Amino acid sequence: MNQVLAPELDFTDYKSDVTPVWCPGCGDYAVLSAILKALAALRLPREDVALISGIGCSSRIAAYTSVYGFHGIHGRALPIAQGLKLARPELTVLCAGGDGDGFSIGGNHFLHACRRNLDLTYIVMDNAVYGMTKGQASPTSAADWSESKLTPEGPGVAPLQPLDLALTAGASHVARCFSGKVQALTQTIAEAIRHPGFSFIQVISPCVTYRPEMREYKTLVHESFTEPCTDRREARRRLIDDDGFSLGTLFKSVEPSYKPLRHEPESLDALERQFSL
Ligand SMILES: Cc1ncc(C[n+]2csc(CCOP(=O)(O)OP(=O)(O)O)c2C)c(N)n1
Ligand code: SF4
Repeated sequence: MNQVLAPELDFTDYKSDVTPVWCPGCGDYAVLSAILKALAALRLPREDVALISGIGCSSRIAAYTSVYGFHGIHGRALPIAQGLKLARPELTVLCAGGDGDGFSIGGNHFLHACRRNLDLTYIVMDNAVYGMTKGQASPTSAADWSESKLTPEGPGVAPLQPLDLALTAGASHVARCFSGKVQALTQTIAEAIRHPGFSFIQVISPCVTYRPEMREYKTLVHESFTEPCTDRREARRRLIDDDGFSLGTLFKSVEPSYKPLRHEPESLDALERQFSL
């Protein structure tokens, strides 16, 4: 995280003048609000922060903040965010998007971003559906979720477990939050930004249009990960009893990050010579 403090700003100063086009009641509004509040609480200068996203309703979030942003390509937010962090390590880099963007088309990148453990914060607004393309099943939809016309009998395969994947692949800060609990979400995002490594936050964020039953999730979530584990195997053991609604920071540990070898070529000629056959 950048160490320079901005003059005190209100969280609304981190908001852009673009009006969100999300459906009324979409959980992503609360996630946006939590990100803005976390940036203000940490007093991060806006010019030192970048928010990278992919494609999807949730990925629109980059346009709604006044920090630097990149509304990228479906499933490729993490490669862009990692490239930026490697090129400009002094920046605070956040990455955000949906479960389709992050675990389906972008699933491969998610695993390898966890392995590299670069100092990034990755926020996935998980609504267990492809909202933008009108309600298809996503990798986190239940096997028997049968509301999509494309999968009238349900996707028929067990959903991915994002926390388990992140832990196994090497993320060094792993948490789950609910969009309906903005204060806890704000605090978790701020902690994730402060954490020196790859932080993954799965945010259960209801899609009220294609998954109206998610409105009731507020009665199902429960604070269970009250103290983060610092032992990866112990954290995985805690997931055995997870019903998918346990909230809190599951795992946190300071671990080495990938460091690319930097050797600057002396000249363009020298660079060309390296590739000549
Ligand atoms: C390469 C590519 N494939 C497919 C699409 C179509 N597409 C746009 S958004 C999306 C899924 C969005 O779902 P998710 O990431 O879960 O975000 P949500 O809209 O639910 O927030 C898909 C398949 C695309 N834009 N680009
Ligand atoms: S379709 Fe769903 S995810 Fe997209 S804006 Fe509407 S409620 Fe949110």
